[in-house]
Amino acid sequence: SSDGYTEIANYVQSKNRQTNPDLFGIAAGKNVIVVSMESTQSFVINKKVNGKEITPFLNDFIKDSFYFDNIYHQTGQGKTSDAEFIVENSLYPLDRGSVFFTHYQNEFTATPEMLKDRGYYSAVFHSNDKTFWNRDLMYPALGYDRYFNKDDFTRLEQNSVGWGLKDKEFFEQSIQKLKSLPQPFYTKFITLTNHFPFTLDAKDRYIDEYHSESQIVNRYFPTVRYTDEALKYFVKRLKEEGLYENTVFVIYGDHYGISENHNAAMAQFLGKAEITPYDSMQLQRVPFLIHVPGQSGQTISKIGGQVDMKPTLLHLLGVKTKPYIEFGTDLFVKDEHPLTIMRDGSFVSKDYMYTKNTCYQMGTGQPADLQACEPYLEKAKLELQQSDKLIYGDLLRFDPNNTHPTGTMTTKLE
Ligand code: GP9
Ligand code: MN
Repeated sequence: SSDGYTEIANYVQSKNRQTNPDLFGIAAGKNVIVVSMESTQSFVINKKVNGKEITPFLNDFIKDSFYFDNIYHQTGQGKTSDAEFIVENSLYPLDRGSVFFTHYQNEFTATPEMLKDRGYYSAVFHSNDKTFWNRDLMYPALGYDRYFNKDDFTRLEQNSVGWGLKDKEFFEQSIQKLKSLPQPFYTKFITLTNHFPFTLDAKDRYIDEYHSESQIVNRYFPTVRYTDEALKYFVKRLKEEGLYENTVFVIYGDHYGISENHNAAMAQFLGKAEITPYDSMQLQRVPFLIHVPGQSGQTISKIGGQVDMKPTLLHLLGVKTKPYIEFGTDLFVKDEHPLTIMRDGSFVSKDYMYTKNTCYQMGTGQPADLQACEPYLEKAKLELQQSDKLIYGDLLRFDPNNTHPTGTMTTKLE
């Protein structure tokens, strides 16, 4: 009911929903390119394997960007689709299934829809089947105008791997389509090459495989390195096409690529005796960066999650998100009590981390008295409950800011 909506609206309004006045609107009216980096975790950033950088391009690009080095993915079973859902709605995914499948008929006030009201055209680029993760049905609900999918790309055996085009080929084929869009645009590119089981042709390997007992971990590094190279190429092409200087670039890792089944190999790579649950949680961090042309770089180490990406980006674009329902907060605003909650109820705060029924001291990783985590535990539970209620009850139907109800939108993508 609308009472349910009001309860949640009051709940989110009780958070620190400020903006940073020095940065608000610095990128207003600019094009936006969001890149979802498949299975990319933060531990590869500024690290070497066999003496070579794993992400030379990103390591450079970061210096020139707002780089957030303490951001956790918050995805569940919906994997890439959960990441998309969190990033563009600032809501949590569900504890089972993918919202893209279970609630595509809901009302949302997602980023593309909000930007539509500010004159933006929006499009997604991804070279897999359009029905994968139910994207062809979910994207209109998020307000997207166009979905360039498998049918729009030329896929040949030699330019593809796994479920789609190799990332470099994907970016190359996307350039002309991107150029044809009305501006300003908000676009999302979903990479694919760095997908489990990390298969790659020998000629696409810029670094050698790692040596450990896990073939998965060994192969992960060359595929991450390949996507890094593809990104470098994309940026170069955007510069050549005159699209770079007026475009905000956002890059985020969607979820983990290396599961806990590979802890021994990961311990070897990280030079640790073992991977504790505390370490595992820290490995759930994913890269997040925002490049704004003309702005100098800065690394921000505030603890956060994918729910925080939407308000952070929209504030740079000069869009106040305060009247909207969102569970995240702007990462440029200092928060006295940061609390980042994972879909399974684990959480990270400034002083404590909670996972697998154990409370840990942040920093040392030493187990702490469960009581120390208790107050946060309650908060984490409430937060997930509120987000779930909103989705199960389709409560954004009652949001006065919902200017493009799904029923009145073009239900078919262009
Ligand atoms: C599928 C791609 C990967 O189109 O986005 O999905 P994942 O398996 O990572 O959820
Ligand atoms: Mn993925």
